[in-house]
Amino acid sequence: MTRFVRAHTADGPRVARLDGDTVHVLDHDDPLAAIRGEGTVGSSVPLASLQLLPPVEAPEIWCAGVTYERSRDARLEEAETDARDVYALVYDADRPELFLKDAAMRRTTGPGGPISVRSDAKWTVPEPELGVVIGEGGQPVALTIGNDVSSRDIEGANPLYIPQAKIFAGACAIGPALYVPESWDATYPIRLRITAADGAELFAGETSTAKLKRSPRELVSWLVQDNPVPPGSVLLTGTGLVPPDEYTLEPGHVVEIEIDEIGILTNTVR
Ligand code: DO4
Ligand code: MG
Repeated sequence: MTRFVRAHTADGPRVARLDGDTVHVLDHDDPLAAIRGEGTVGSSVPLASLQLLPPVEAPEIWCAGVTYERSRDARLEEAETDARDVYALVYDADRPELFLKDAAMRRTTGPGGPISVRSDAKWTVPEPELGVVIGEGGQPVALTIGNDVSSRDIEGANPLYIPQAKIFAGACAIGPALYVPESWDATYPIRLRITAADGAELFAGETSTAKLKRSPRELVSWLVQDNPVPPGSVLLTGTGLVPPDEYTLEPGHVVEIEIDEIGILTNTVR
């Protein structure tokens, strides 16, 4: 199993190959080069001794939406306008919903970093999603975990407000690792756990990427069609887990998203 993380070191940020609880720190900070097998190991240290960074400084982060039945149903429930049909239509259409979530990591944090809620939103949720890292030539090269933090009341008020529901400071997290899959047809369980500042469990759920309506590779091919997505960008493939309607993210809540092959992405609402 080939997995890479990025971490602070005395020489600056470095890519490191994960090997159980040990990491082999490479002599560069280029995750795409590491995936191609480039670089030599400078040192090997315990994973726990490192402060992890986002696994890639993604020039762009894109999201697919309404790719699971559960997401389609949640959008239909939250929609307050007659435009609710757009969600059912896009779930069944050939062309997927794709939107830009971030550029230059301005709104995105890594493992252990803070996520946020908008000050004008009343109902905000984490969206645990499988992320695909895009390499040269628009090809998928690795997987990661993403959190597409979203304001459901703003999204539900009008689909034209989706950019505001989705794009704000602290609205995204990626990490903890990049996983290079042996087969792009493999599917993965995704677990979400939310706890309060005192450790009390507020929500726990599980889904599987087997329930994705479109494969990650199909979503990437739609994204890069006539669109010069820079290498190192990430596409989040949509959420299949939605907390109950009474739940909203609040400062102090801790969000853990787990995919066995990749690790656990943990972030706290600031
Ligand atoms: O249509 C709204 C976006 C839905 C979304 O982000 C998701 O399904 O993950
Ligand atoms: Mg989403």
